Amino acid sequence: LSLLYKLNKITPDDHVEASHAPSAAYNDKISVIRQDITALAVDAIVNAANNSLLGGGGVDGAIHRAAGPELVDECETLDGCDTGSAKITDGYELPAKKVIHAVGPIYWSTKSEGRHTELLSGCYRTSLELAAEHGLKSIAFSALSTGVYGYPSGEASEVALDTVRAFLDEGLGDDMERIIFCNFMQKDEDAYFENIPKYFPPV
Ligand code: AR6
Repeated sequence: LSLLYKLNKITPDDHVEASHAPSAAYNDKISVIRQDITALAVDAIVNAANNSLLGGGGVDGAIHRAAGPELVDECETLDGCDTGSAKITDGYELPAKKVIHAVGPIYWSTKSEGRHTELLSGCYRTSLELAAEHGLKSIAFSALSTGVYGYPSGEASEVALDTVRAFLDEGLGDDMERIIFCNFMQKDEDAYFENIPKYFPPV
């Protein structure tokens, strides 16, 4: 595997009040990058899918195009996926070995039911559990739900960071070497760099 990481250089910032304790062990596992996720040669990339798992626009379309038609063939065998959960397939023509297809919540409709946070968190949690079950050591998340599903970037990044931190705190990610937040838009990358010091404070 070859991959140029733009490492997350966490710097002390007096204006950020950390909500979690510092941990050197975690900070070197976390990266934030901005690029096309289909180019990443990692163990798994996480797709922002829909309930059908049969493809769509945005990052889902890009992943299906890059993986080739065998991906949708495997997806057809999966019987869809609930919102807030995820399923795993092979990566086919992608440089990534596996694709984890997570179904994020549509922001406004789930917010009106007060379920948006729990559902988005469930996507990150299930994806990490699948990666651990399959012995995967590197995982790159797209910014789930922040495109057509309308989840605000700042809130979404906090849910993602909080869920990853909790997973690591439970000792479930000890074998995981790299967890990457792969953004496409500047607004999403900005949200990560703003919020990451709260969840992965400088040591
Ligand atoms: N690499 C990385 N990130 C990307 C890429 C890419 N090539 N292309 C877009 N993004 P979206 P959602 C970012 O809309 O909001 C689909 O039709 C994008 O900037 O792809 O979860 C599905 O089939 C944004 O930050 O997914 C569903 O129907 C993030 O990916 C629906 O869209 C997610 O944006 C899911 O909506």
